[in-house]
Amino acid sequence: MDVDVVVIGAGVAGMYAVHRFRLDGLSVRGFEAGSDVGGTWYFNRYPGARCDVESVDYSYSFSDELQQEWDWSEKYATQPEILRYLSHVADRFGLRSAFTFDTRVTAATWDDGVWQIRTDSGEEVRARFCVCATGSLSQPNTPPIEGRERFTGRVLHTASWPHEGVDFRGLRVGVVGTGSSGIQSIPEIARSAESVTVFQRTANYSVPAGNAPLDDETRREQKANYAERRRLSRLSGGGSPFVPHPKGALEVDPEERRRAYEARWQMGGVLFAKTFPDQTSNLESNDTAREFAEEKIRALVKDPAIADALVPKDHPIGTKRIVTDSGYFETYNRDNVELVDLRKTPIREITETGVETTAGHHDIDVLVFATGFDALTGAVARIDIRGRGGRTLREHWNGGPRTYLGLGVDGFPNLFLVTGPGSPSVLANMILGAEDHIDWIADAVAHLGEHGKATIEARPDAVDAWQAQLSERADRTLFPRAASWYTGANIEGKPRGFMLFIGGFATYRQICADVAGSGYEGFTLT
Ligand code: N01
Repeated sequence: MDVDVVVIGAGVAGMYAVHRFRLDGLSVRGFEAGSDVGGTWYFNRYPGARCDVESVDYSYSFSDELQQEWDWSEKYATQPEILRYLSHVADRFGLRSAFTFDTRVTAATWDDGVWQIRTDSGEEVRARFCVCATGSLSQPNTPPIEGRERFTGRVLHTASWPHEGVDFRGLRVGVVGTGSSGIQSIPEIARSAESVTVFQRTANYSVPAGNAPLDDETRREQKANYAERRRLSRLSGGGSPFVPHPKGALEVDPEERRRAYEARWQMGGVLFAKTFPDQTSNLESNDTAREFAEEKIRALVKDPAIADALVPKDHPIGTKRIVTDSGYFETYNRDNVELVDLRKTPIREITETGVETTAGHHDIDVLVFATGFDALTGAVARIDIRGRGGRTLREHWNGGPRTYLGLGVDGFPNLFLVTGPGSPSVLANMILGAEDHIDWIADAVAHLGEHGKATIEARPDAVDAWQAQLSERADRTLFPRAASWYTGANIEGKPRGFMLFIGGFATYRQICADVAGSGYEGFTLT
């Protein structure tokens, strides 16, 4: 055996995994495809990239010294600031030495009680445990649009942005995609480009981020109250210390409802989607939020026809990840920005010089794909993972991902997933979620040692029951009605199904704690 644990990925989760396993006296090797730590925040360097969870919450909680010493400059941190923070954490806890960078894990094979890990540099490592800290939104998706390879201009993807940045001055830019990445980058690109043509397939809901600089007083207050803030976050539905209105949207009169929506809108950020507790479970309640947001969009965009094209019509508000923006809708009031509604005039093909839709040709110098990710399963699926009897994870998940608690997979002993399918994952604070998962895994590994056991493996019946619970909980909400990446709908041929645990962060933590407390019910320990 070479090491106790191999960790795949040096993002938020992989970094904490190295720290925690080392604290527990385990030997760890980590592999990372990028040249440094940071994961998501290493790769997604597009202009305007910013977190949509407050900095004070989107930060590690495992070290109070770290919490107290780090100063966030803004309410919502930019990508460069988050990357600086993660780099600081790597320095402070000596994490880089565990990782081999610029190296992808290509295969992991369970071989007689050992995980045999292979990398694209030809290295082989044997480990007792394999932890996939591979990220939920880390496998970029570039749609196979006819003619893409013929385009002679520059092609960029928001999720693999050049480190040196891009100078758009004097250039005609085409952006495909209006999810979070598109909506954050379009206003920034429009500021310097000669022109921006936005190719929108589906209009999206977006709320002003409400970003602001943090002053010393606010920072002092946040730091003084960190313990309580973390406690409330861990008791909440989404992993940050906010609670919805105590009543349902239809239980209050129209004025109170409007005041509540306006207050959340002014506060800014994703919490607008959770103003009322029944907003994403009751269509009538959802309609009240939808109508409010629609009014806002129409008020921000001068041309009523463009405003109409920007109003989403195909999904209840909040059932696709709600976007937070800084001046997105207003960007369409600029003379150098054009919206192409692909529902009315679909793309025919990409040509040598631009994009041809059914309405005509758009000349373009730079084509930006803001087309998202093969979410939740894409990063693990690209690794050739083989469990008991040589069965591949790809085969095993042919009909969609199947896990127990989002942590274990039957037939794949000692393999752990982190913040992936079957867990609250992207529906909650990803940093606290990653810390919880790693702590749970580390405790399970310690439990094995204390009880003279070597392996832990999810039982098939526990996986079945967990999957049933995921669907049952999702079906009580409006989420399955949206063709979102939560359901695999954004990738052609991907099995459809709501992949996440939607019962809330606190409920999920309690379930995981109860499983551990019961001696790992639903897992076989040998
Ligand atoms: O990706 P997306 P993203 N032709 O999948 C369009 C997180 N994130 O990178 O809706 C034309 O949301 C697609 O259209 P449609 C956050 O959780 C967070 O923007 O499929 N268009 C859609 O408009 C987020 O949800 C932050 O019809 C095509 C867009 O591309 C998640 O990452 C910032 C197309 C993809 O949107 C993913 O966001 C950034 C085609 N063939 C990301 N194929 C913050 O923290 C796809 N599209 C703020």
